Amino acid sequence: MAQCDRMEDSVVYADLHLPESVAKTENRPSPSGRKDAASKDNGHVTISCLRTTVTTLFILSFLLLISNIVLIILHFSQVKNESVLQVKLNEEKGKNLNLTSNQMLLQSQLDDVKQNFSMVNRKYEQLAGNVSRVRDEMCITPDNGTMCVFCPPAWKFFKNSCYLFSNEMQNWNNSRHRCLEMKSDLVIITDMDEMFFLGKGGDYWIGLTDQVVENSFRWVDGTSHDLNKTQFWSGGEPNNKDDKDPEGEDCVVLTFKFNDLSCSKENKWICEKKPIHFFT
Ligand SMILES: [Ca+2]
Ligand SMILES: [Ca+2]
Repeated sequence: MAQCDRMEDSVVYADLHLPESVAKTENRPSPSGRKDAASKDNGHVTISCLRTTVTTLFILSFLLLISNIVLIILHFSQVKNESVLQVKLNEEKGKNLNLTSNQMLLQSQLDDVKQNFSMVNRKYEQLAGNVSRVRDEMCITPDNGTMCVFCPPAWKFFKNSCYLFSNEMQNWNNSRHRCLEMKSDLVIITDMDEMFFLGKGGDYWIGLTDQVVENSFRWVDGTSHDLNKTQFWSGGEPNNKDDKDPEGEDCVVLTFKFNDLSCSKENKWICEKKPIHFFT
């Protein structure tokens, strides 16, 4: 380049337009061969410098082009990566929304389960209380465990028997038949406690009759009733007296105590059967 600088100085100096007198002075007789040789040298240097400059500019332009291409590739690559990341971010946001929705649904279901569990637990406690009360009332404790008794619904338990008070009215035979249909029979009263428990007013047929032999009262299981036990009978009973029935009075009702009536009369009745026993 220093050479190209010197060449430029030479070119400028050669292009000067000096006055003719001066030019003549300058063109004083001198060896003409030296001047032509210098001009030729300056021309070669100029072309060489131009080639160098063009080549340098070309290389710089090429490098600049490559740099731009690389920058463009990097830019698009970055844009592509950002786009992929944005898609993944949107997918994660969608998944997060689904998870939030599922979490809310599960929380709601969990609350329902807790509420149901609480309700079931309350019912269990009520049932446990009922079972405990029934055990206290109906279970005895023999040596080999706790034995309980059970009467069907509507039947009342007293002293190892179940009793059913009817709501309808029938004659004595039909009343007994109704008890037999329920695998029971008309009640047999064997002691005063039982009579006082059952005698609550109103006439109820019981399983005592003298239809076979007058004045020989027998229970429905065939056992006899001792008429000397007068404490069971109302005053003046049994009197076998019914003006409308020539058969007299051969069937017994319990009011508060015993009384014989015509078997064809319709009254309510009391059935009796043994309870179910079970061990716990
Ligand atoms: Ca009689
Ligand atoms: Ca009577």
